Amino acid sequence: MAYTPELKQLIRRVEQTRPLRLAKKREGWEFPRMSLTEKEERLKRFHPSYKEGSLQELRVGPSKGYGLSPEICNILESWSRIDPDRIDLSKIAYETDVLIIGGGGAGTAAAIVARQNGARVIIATKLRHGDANTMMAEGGIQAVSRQGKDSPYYHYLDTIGGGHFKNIPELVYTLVTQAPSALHWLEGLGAMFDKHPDGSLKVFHLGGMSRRRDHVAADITGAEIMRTLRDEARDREGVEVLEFSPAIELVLNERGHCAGAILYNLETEEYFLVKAKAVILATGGSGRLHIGGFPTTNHYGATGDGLSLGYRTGVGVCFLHTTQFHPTGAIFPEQADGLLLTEKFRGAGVHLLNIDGEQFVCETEPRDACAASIIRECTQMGKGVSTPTGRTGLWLDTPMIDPLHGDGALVKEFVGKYKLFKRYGIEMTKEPILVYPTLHYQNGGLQFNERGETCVPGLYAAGEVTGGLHGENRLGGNSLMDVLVFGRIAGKNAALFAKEMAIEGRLTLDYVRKFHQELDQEGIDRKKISPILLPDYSNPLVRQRQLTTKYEGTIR
Ligand code: MEZ
Repeated sequence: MAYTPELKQLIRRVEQTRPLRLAKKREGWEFPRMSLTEKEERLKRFHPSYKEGSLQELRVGPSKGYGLSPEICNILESWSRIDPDRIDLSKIAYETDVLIIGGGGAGTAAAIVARQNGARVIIATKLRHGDANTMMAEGGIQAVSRQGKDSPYYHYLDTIGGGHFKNIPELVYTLVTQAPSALHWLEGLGAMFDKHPDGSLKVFHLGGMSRRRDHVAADITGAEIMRTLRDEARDREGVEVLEFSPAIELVLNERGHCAGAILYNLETEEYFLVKAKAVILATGGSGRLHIGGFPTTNHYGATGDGLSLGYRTGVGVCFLHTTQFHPTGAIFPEQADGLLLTEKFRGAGVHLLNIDGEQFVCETEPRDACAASIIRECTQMGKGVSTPTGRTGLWLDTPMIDPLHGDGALVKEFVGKYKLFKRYGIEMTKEPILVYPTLHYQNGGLQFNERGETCVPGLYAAGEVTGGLHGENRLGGNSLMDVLVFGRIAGKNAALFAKEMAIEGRLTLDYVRKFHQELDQEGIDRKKISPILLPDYSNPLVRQRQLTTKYEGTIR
């Protein structure tokens, strides 16, 4: 839907302030940055993760007592979809060296490297191979690629600063020191990043970065990376992919090693067992839990499944007390609700503006501070713009791109979103876009170390399902690098474990029985079941009329 006459009227105010803002921008003027104290104060007052009463204590499991959002608590303190007494663990449908749960960037990078290290690999993925947050990523991947101007030292400091100095140092060290070779590896596999005519990689600035080190493929960087990884993995004999087969429960053996998983065939609704010598959890994030009622940039299957699976086996969780709300999610038109408007816009100089066409925050503040400032502008300051359906947001002044970077720059550099909004009747080169924070990233997750190991022998983890690398707030561009670096590490180490350390033993689901006992003792409602697999967007009125007694959601 194109802008209404009322919104078009308001756009005039943005147009009126644009010439002066562009002139100041060309002179290098930036809106003043917040001090550390101002930032803390702003987060405390306006960021959804810091809101009084937004967290509740986990009642069961290895991280009992940890304060988390109710949505994350719900999936962690919940019952298994299966009754362990009804599963026959002697019926093995598939057997492999390394089972990878998740077919996004981390899982697929892990598969390539595990195979290179001699392991037979199965990737089990809930939807199609590549239906993942990696595919949805737009504005880039961070790595030091410019000799002399940047170094992993600065990448380390920026990442730690962005994470409020809480990140686990060994994980950050591993990320920043391995990022250059991981980028090179990906280019070698055929990923095409944007380059200058002399062949050098283009680099951009994102929030919280002291140097330009963000690499892009227009605004579809994740799709380019996922295409490359998926082609490479599927070209290899010895890598099998089971699509529409989400994991429902991990399987341990009597020695406490992870030894496979129960999967669920979404088409036939059958459960089946994959036995493995090592397992990698790479299930991604949880945006579809809609923490705090926010819309999300995440893909349809992002329901935090790996958190529940790992947690039940005894792997604790960390850094899940904050959630990343990307500052610029679309709020108009209605069908674009929550869609990402990449941070690359702000990195390229685009302003965020209130109803009067005024700036109110430095656009390259880290995401949490920027999102909190937008919420403050719309609530406390009362300077938001209302949509016809009652949403409130602010302007992202996309028509600044061409004057700053040359005619045609927007269409070339932001082709994905340009085409999408054109279909809605909005011409981004002339009209700004209405935005508000949208749920983007699971800052924390399962505890793991720089070797990709969890505390359960044979169980590895990589990517968004893990916690510690990003501290309390991830910097833009660090998640695509996270999936590459830690996917590769997990792939290699899981293959080595399968070859040298895995010990055979009787398969068991006793840990599920034990977890169920804990749930029972706490009186947790038996209707709380996870993994939830897919979000339930069905209409409550329709649900009332669905009279099957067994109905609990979209899938049983
Ligand atoms: O890393 C991200 O989340 C990222 C770069 C997103 C974006 O704004 O494009």
